[in-house]
Amino acid sequence: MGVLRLVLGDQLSPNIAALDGLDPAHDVVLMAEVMRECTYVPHHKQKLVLVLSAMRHFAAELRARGIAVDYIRLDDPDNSGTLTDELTRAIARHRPEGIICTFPGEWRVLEAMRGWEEGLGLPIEIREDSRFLCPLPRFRRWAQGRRQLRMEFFYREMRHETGLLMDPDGPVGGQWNYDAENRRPFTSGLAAPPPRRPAPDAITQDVMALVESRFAANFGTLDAFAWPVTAAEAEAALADFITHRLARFGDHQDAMAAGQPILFHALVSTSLNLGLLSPRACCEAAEAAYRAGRAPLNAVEGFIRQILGWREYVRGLYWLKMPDYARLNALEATRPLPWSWWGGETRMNCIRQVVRQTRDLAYAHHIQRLMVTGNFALLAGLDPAEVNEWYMAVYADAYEWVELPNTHGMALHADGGVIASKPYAASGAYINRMSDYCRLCAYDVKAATGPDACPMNALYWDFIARHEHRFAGNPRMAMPLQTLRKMPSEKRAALQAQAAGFLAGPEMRPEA
Ligand code: FAD
Ligand code: DLZ
Ligand code: SF4
Repeated sequence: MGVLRLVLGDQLSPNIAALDGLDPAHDVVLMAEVMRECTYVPHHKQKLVLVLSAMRHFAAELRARGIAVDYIRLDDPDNSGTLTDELTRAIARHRPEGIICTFPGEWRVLEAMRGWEEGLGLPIEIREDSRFLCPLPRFRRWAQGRRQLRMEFFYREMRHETGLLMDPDGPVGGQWNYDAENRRPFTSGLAAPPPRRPAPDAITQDVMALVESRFAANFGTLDAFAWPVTAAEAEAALADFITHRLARFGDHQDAMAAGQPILFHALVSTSLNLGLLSPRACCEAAEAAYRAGRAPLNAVEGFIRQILGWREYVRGLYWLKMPDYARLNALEATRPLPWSWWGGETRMNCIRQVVRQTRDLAYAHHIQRLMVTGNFALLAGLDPAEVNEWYMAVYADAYEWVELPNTHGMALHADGGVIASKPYAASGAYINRMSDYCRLCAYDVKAATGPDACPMNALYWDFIARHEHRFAGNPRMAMPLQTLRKMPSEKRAALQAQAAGFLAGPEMRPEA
């Protein structure tokens, strides 16, 4: 035969580099469902169903185009359980001249790939993943020699290079960034049209049964499973967002509302990360809506910035900084995850809301991830390794290249400021301004000490006090440090005692 072309579970794009130049008469595509990928973190049930069902749909689409696909199912009795061993078995079956694969999304998989040539005794070609708007060598060039790697400057270069949302004389509207118009506080009555989401078809239902039988103990429920598993479904979901939610995406990007997990967000990350949608197509659809007068600039620029800016930037950073990045723990945080994060009882309504919707949907939007669970983890000093594993496990869109910089860097400041020039630390007042969670909470957001005081308040001041010396030279931390220093010592001691009491209390029980 010709060449064996490996396609991984998050490489489900017809234009994936490994398929370039495929000779249908001689080449075979290998796709394998393996236990190692299904268990390297305890994935949410919906994430497992999503990836395996999308893989099966993609294999069927390739076959319909006349391409030979050797597809190994998880319940195949001879399944060896790892990608390396499935490659070994496939080589014995097909006797290929060589193997072609695409650069993966995680360091641990790249390490395995790099060992294949020697281990399998065949030439291996690892091709650049061309689905991103910024190739990795381009990102490295941008980063070289810079003291600070700020997203905003990277984003401007990407706007220039791609021409997205650009006029001949500069950025559309004259401004690069409309973030200041994207932070409207929560207003009562805020309601978004419910997204149109695809119902599970027969293939997905089969996978659901498989996952329920093999991964019964994993976190999450399948009842509300409605993720796109094909490119056609993903395109329909994008069109639904552009038509019904994009126009208000900007204004309410940072808002959170009980019972409204999605609000005006796009729900495209799972499709983008699997390869069912392209980042350029998402950005172009949003720009077209702006140019047709169907969405305002703050919404469209905000959406494009997330994809062209943040998404490309975190990927570049991940590959620039790994593998040492994952081991950083600049704030020396060591506390285990509380049981409430796996569904255990908590009186904190913000945590309860976010964990419940995560259990039911495998989804939380950015501010919920950053400013509710992320902020709590930062303030309480939760161990970054445990927090990273949780985010990797519970969200349907989680792959290390995107999860790690966001969690480790942006939320936990464990990288000491590579991504964010200051920690995203906030007291209960922020959550109260941006959501209706506090109104329905057993704790009092206005109180910082006492049995019913909002834990975020004392934890916030305890965090600032714990890291007072580290942040002393950071101008962006000057305000809270000044407030702390002016604080009467009895008040400071009371806040620290309140935080210590909470951290030693029942809410922080480690096991689920
Ligand atoms: P929208 O809010 O509608 O945004 C549109 C798209 O922009 C997203 O689909 C996504 O592709 C991109 N985007 C937005 N923000 C970011 C960002 N900070 N980094 C990268 N891309 C971004 N995103 C993931 O795809 N996988 C993850 O594992 C992941 N983990 C995260 C962990 C933490 C602690 C935080 C704070 C953020 C994380 N994000 C992750 C980023 C962001 O929260 C999700 O991309 C977003 O919530 C997905 O929902 P959406 O498609 O409705 O996004
Ligand atoms: C996430 C995932 C899961 C759950 N299962 C598989 C699988 O069985 N086979 C496969 O090829 N890929 C799977 N994936 C996606 C991989 O984990 C992903 O390709 C790597 O993490 C690199 O991003
Ligand atoms: Fe969360 Fe505090 Fe608000 Fe309760 S009062 S929802 S704990 S921020």
